[in-house]
Amino acid sequence: MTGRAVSKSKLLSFVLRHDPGSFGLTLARDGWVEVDDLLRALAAHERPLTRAELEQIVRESDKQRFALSADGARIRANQGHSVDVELGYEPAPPPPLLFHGTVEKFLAAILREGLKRGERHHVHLSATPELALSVGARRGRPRLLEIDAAGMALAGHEFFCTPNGVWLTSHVPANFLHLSS
Ligand code: HQG
Repeated sequence: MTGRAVSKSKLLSFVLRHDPGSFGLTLARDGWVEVDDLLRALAAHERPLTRAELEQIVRESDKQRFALSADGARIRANQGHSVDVELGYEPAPPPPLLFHGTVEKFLAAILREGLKRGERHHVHLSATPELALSVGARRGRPRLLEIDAAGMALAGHEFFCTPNGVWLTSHVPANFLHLSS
């Protein structure tokens, strides 16, 4: 994407995840907004965007941050909201193993009480060790936990997968995880 497209993508993230109100917009409970309303609001606030530009950003966003409804009439961010939304992802069967990257200082608590969601709506898990390590590396030297997702699913825990491949669950009890590296 060009620099101009990146800044327009950031503008879309800002409006659709964090502050629709500053553009006079309200998101539906599930995060969607009418594309026509969005384009009108952006133009009214001197940040005009054409429909073609919008579609290009959705198509080319490296992390697939946005989704258009099947009929193209509505748009939302796939995740990352700070405003309160209920995205309504359907429970999905997880792969047998999932991964979580963290750092040393959290290990004792995690091994004792499992993975907790903290401030977020869910615990975030990754499909590959590499991805989990990159999430952990945001905080320092990463440590890798392996999660027995198949065992959790059998025990009745629900999993959700976001369109950009992040696995979500409410809590990982300590007996379903072990330290891998
Ligand atoms: C740790 C980014 C003590 C947990 C990334 C983590 C991800 C515990 C930290 C997404 C604990 C929470 C989420 C326990 C968990 N005791 N510490 N019982 N259970 N922890 O940021 O998974 O940029 O809320 O290991 O790509 O690091 O937001 O979670 O270190 O997908 O789109 O507590 O954030 O995406 O940190 O990252 P976070 P996370 P976005």
